[in-house]
Amino acid sequence: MPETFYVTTPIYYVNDVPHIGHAYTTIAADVLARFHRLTGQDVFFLTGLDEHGQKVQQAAARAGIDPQTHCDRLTPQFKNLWEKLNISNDGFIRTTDPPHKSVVQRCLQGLLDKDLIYRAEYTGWYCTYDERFWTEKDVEAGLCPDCKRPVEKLSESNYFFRMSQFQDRLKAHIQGHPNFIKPESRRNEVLGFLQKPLEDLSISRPKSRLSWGIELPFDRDYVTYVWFDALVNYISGIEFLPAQPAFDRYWPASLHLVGKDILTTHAVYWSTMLMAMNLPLPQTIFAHGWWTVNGEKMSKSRGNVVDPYAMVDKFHGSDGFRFFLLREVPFGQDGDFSEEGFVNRYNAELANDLGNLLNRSLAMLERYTDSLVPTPQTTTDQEIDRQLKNTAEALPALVNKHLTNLEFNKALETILALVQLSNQYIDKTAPWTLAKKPEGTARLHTVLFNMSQIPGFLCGTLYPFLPVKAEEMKNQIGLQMSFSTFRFFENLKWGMISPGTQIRKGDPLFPRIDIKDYAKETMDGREESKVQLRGVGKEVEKTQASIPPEPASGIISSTLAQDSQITIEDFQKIQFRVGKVLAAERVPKSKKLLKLQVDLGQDQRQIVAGIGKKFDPESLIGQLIVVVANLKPTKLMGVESQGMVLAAGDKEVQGLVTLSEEVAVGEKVK
Ligand code: ME8
Repeated sequence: MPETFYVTTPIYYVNDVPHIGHAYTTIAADVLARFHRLTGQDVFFLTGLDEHGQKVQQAAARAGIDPQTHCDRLTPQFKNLWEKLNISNDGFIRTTDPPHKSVVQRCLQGLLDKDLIYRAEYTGWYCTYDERFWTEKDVEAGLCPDCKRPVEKLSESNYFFRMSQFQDRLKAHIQGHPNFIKPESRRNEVLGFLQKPLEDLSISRPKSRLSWGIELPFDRDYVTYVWFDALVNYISGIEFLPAQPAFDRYWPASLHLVGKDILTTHAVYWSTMLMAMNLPLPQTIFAHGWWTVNGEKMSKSRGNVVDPYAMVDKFHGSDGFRFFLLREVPFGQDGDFSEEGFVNRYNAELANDLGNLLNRSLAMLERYTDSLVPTPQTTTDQEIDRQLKNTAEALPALVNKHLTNLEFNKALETILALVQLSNQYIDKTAPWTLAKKPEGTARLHTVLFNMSQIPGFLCGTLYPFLPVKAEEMKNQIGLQMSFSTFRFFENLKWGMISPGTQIRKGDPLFPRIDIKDYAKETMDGREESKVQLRGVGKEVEKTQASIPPEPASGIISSTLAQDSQITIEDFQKIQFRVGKVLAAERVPKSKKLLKLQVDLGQDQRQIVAGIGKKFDPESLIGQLIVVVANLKPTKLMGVESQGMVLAAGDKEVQGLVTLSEEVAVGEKVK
């Protein structure tokens, strides 16, 4: 029986459409799944959706539909994206799948029967708005630490899992299994967390407060806490999604891939749940880092959420995007995404180095040997030949080592090092010179044969990362095989492209992205507001932007007027200050206007802003914004407004001007 490899991603909340962060984890899991299949392992790759709980219930309420309809509507957004990104998951779980619900209820009943779940009264500070409890130390001046609204003392009866009983066992497990939590720094973080006494975990929510969840099998007035429900997907998914129940075949999981945001729930909640159920723990939980965008936290209100669909459409398919995400940042560390960074790396490494190598290798085979791989006299005449052969032959083991350690960027670096060496090989052996004289033919054939081996190694090792381009590469070099039966160690051999193989040079695999076209497209197209927004601070200083009076909307458009220049003195009359939104609500009977309470340091202002079509008031609370502080107060729909909020967009608001750093409220902006 082949060894098994069971890899999972988090199941994503269906409260919104998928973005680059979701794509990142899923692509990483896909690369591993594809790689392990190549090595002949029996792989199960599970991803899916977390459909219960407050976030989803609220999103459905905002959309004005029931939660199940909301989930059904959003699910294709994820499924289609995974298809578009060539994700080869074996299972797709939704926590509203009835068999999953049964497994969750079975787990709960089992724990209750063992007296590992009990009912108790809990008293704490409750924030009605956020629908959550806070402890004494969280609450300052009677306000919710999150939304700053007043909290109230509330007593609630709930069911608790005796998580505290497993603290010592969990600590010992982590200490005894160095690969259990990775990277090392995250492992230390969890051990640090376990220094404090572990509390029991509330695993229920009264239906009176939250109804969207799996009913407790032993109390119909409660639903299951969303995390208890969600974590169980890792075992329910292998019970009911494969053709036959495959729990024994795949459990314990080889790898749970998660973002660093949800490490504690996995390392602590899930591990103790498994211990309580007498099940073995997964071999590894790996917490990767966080993507920001152009140096900023990604958020809907900032308008900087990277849409993976758009990336694929804009930049020649999914492979470039898959490559970039895993090449740019060591897995485990945080990274910053920018389209400029993407274009630069794509052009340098894929279009130039790799694309050119393939292109010129195939062009020379076409020209000098009629598109047939020639028969070499010897393949390692010279030191330079031996170096190329040795480097290529060493590649599979190195890629295996790096991917086993989840060092995607190092695996790609090693592959790209072979690309560079091959380009140098061509430059130094100069086949075009050899082709000019008859006595050069023998050497030419050796050189061309050696060159033709490289695309074989490249497509075999790149396939997990670039499944589409690897397939094209394979076809162009004439390699007769299917990646479904190709074996990484057995088939990646020098000589795998044998003499006489017919090559079929096709279109360039990685067309260059012309930076000029790209910049033009960006400025002309829908990206316009983002680009302006990014540069807004600089532009204001540099070009002395005019500020068209728009008191009716209460916002300032970022459009820079061409014809109405002002002097620096004019500009200095305007006081821009950093403000923090303390509260926000809609102005009655207006779709557009929001009434904001803004903290400006020395004073608090009420500002009416025409941003209500773009933003829900709740999403603005706590945001740092830029305000024109010395604008004469005015009334908008009868509500006093004492300033203006800077936002981008002309007729429609596209995004708010925010700050990339935590800056003190009241700070001047100039
Ligand atoms: O937490 N950078 O779902 P979720 C990198 N349903 N990765 C990111 C990211 C970013 N900026 N943003 C999101 C949940 N991710 C729960 C999980 S599992 C039993 C339940 C990725 O939709 C990353 O993998 O909030 C992160 O852990 C996950 O999306 C959170 O997705």
